[in-house]
Amino acid sequence: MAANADSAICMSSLTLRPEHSLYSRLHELKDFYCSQFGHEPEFFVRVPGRVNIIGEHVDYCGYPVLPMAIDQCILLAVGRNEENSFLQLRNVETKRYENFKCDMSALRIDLPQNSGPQWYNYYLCGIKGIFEQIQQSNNKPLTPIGMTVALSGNIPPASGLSSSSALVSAAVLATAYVHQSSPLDRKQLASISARCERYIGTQGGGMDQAIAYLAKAGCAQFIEFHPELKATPIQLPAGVCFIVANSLAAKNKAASSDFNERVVECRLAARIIARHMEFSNWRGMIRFVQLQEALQCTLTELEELVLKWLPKDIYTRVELCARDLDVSDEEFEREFLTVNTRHMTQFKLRQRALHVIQESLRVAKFREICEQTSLGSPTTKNQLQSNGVNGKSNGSGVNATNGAVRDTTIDSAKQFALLSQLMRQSHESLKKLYECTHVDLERLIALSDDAGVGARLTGAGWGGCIVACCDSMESSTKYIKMLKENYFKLLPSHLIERYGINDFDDVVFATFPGNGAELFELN
Ligand code: ADP
Ligand code: NG1
Ligand code: MG
Repeated sequence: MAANADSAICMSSLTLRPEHSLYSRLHELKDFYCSQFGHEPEFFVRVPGRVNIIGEHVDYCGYPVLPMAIDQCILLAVGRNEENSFLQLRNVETKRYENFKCDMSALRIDLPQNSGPQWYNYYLCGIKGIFEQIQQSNNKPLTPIGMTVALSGNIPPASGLSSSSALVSAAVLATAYVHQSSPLDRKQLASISARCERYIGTQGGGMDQAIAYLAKAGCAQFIEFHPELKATPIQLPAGVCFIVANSLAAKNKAASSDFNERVVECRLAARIIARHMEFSNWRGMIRFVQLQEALQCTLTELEELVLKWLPKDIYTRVELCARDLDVSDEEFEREFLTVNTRHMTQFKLRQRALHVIQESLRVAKFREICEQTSLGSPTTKNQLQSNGVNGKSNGSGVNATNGAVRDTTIDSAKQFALLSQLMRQSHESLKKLYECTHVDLERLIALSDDAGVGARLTGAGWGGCIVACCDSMESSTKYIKMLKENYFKLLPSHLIERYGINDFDDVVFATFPGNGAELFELN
């Protein structure tokens, strides 16, 4: 893999001090590994989860997003076994995640029809992705090397903070390190991880894997996918602090067809407009970004075309085949539908397309507003902690910001108000046009509205987390306290027992941008 020095992941040496944020988790993981496999791990992998600040359900249409890495992460302890090609996987949560063993030269990703995939299948996706890549570039079969792996994860699963992609990306990184000597290029690993997570069944766009590798402490990343993967650091305005709150309505994206249904609807919408515009290659277009490029038009002009060519509230499969796309039902199924969306007979095309285009306009606006003024740095973790807020550090131990104090000029107030408004508008669109919210998550949004805090669902939705934007440490503290009182402390008793132990600090917290994936040895 070709790489330049600063885009490559290199093995580093870590001396763990007790004050390191990962100290106890890494020690526990190492002890667990030793007890399971009877020898010490050779190296460790850390891959963070993410919170997407704005730009939801647009990545698979080719449009930019604005996520940042969070403190919560997947950690792997890994050892290799040159004598055999067995993969042995153990999870520190032994009661929840069963042990797994298989021969790496006979990988099989078995997906159940009526429930979510087993956890180890996400890992197998990563191995398959790297094996295919290495075989393709070497143009010869690869000899798999046996691996023993122990995993510890604290990203809330199925909650929109990208636990799945952190797991897949960690598997990709560990497998790549064991099987190849050339440098590990971050962008290439991100693309491989995005591609191979689709083996789990979801047709994601690549945001989660991109931020997992390309995140930088202290800033969000403006991630573009077209014409190629590119990440531009965005400094968030002074004082602005992002709070994550988990509705606790879990949603495994691979266990239902909801996510893929939206992907399918977007592809159909793009294809129909391409056909109306009479492009010679309209049959090859499935992403809005391709369409916009061919049209050489603005997003606003594209929005007008959506209104013109997609007037109906609902399109049926029969009319799409016979009239809008001129294809047989078999072709329709083959070209547009996935295994879990074959049943679809009705499609909401205008609504989904309008969300994607308007959300992309909001992402561009959000970036523009962030870049308008440079008044200092965001609220720091230390400031929040000294105020009693559970601020999470980035996992690499690097201080996320440089400690400047919030600017209180009128400019920053206006800037903050505009950003909050964009986040709120994003949520409204996800609720009304994209229909991917959840009744419990709506209660968090309503409480945020009452408190005058701009919030939106983050990740794919249908449950999971919200991300909210506060303008100071004081308002973050107040907001978190309010959510604890009015949402978390009113949960059913079994949930209070489970999450209330730590005063709900794991389910509602301030978050600060951390670094992307790391490989390290422990001294
Ligand atoms: P998310 O929004 O968190 O990415 P997904 O539905 O895409 O949600 O993926 C969630 C799935 O990822 C879980 O159901 C589980 O199979 C897997 N997963 C996440 N975290 C862990 C973990 N710590 N250990 C094992 N599997 C995990
Ligand atoms: P989550 O909710 O983390 O699984 C999914 C997709 C993203 C993106 C968002 C919605 C995958 C792996 N992730 O994220 O690509 O489309 O939803 O913005 O499919
Ligand atoms: Mg996921």
